[in-house]
Amino acid sequence: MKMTFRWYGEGNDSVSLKQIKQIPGMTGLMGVLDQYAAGEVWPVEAIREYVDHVNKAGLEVEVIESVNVHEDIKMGLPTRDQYIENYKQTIRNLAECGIKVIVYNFMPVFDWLRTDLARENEDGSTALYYDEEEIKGMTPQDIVANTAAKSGGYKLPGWEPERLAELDRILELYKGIDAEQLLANYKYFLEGIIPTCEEVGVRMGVHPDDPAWPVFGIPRIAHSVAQFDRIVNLVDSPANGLCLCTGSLGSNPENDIPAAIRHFGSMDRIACMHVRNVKYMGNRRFREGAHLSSDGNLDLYEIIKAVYETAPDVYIRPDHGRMIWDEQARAGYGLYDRALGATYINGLWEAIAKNDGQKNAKAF
Ligand SMILES: [Mn+2]
Repeated sequence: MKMTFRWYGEGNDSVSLKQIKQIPGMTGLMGVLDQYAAGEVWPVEAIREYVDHVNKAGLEVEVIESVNVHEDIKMGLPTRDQYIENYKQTIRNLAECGIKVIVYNFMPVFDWLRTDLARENEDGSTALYYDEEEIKGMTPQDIVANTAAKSGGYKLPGWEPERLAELDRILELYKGIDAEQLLANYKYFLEGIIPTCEEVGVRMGVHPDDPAWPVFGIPRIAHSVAQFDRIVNLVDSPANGLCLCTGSLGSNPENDIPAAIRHFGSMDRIACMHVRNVKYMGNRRFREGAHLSSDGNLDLYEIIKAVYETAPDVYIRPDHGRMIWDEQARAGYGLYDRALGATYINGLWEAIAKNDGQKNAKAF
């Protein structure tokens, strides 16, 4: 396991590299360059500058998140070929700068969805929150406006303005696309990029749909073990892997997360992991919790044990935390609760490794 931290770059994040470096056991970042729109080539010079800057702070960058897939690829439009070529060039450029894993998703239109970014918990902390009942009274346009209004001025990943500017047109186009067609378009994309990944030694990690079910009647194809089985078989290569996000996949209580880790871990298809807890509050209603197992419905001990046993070399990061101790930060991405999460995960790992005679502890 390599413990990492998501960071949005200088001027885009309330957390500094120095603070991240001071979290015990932290080896590096899951990095972000969010100035490029989906479909653009990320220039090698800009990636190099970013990686050098992070390295100077004593941290690695071997994982990059959110190399967004252009909607035309997801919709299977004729323009997709150029966007796939651009994506391949971005993969090559990232590999040239030492990137080993790229996290992305294949969710149409919307990335993650919440109805509240700062729902107050009993202890006065706040966390991201979702209630399907609230969604029912909203249009997609409402949810975009609602999320933007509550972002605290931060640009939120998945809610990039250029991605949402054409919302009406794109929603209309998706009316003719069902889950099977979306999966066929996905296969076309993977067949285009995976040979490049194999050539340059990069693994793709697809992030699960968040929440783990379809929304607004738009098809979604990545929110269960059965669906991920289909995805990893679209192109049978270790480069076609998963970013197994426990909180996203775990938003549906029917998904057994430790079992999913064991399943895909033993197939060597987990490229990296996001780890957080969720607390179920009713049907399709949940809040995000502290990482501690007892603060939610996911068993973090079983999750880390499954990682230890089947994917011990995986890159991992604490995912969204609560906002605690009056911190002001991007929703879900404060320093304090994620640092507590990293420390807790490291503690679980140490206990599991020592109890096992430290057979897999070298990865730690
Ligand atoms: Mn995640």
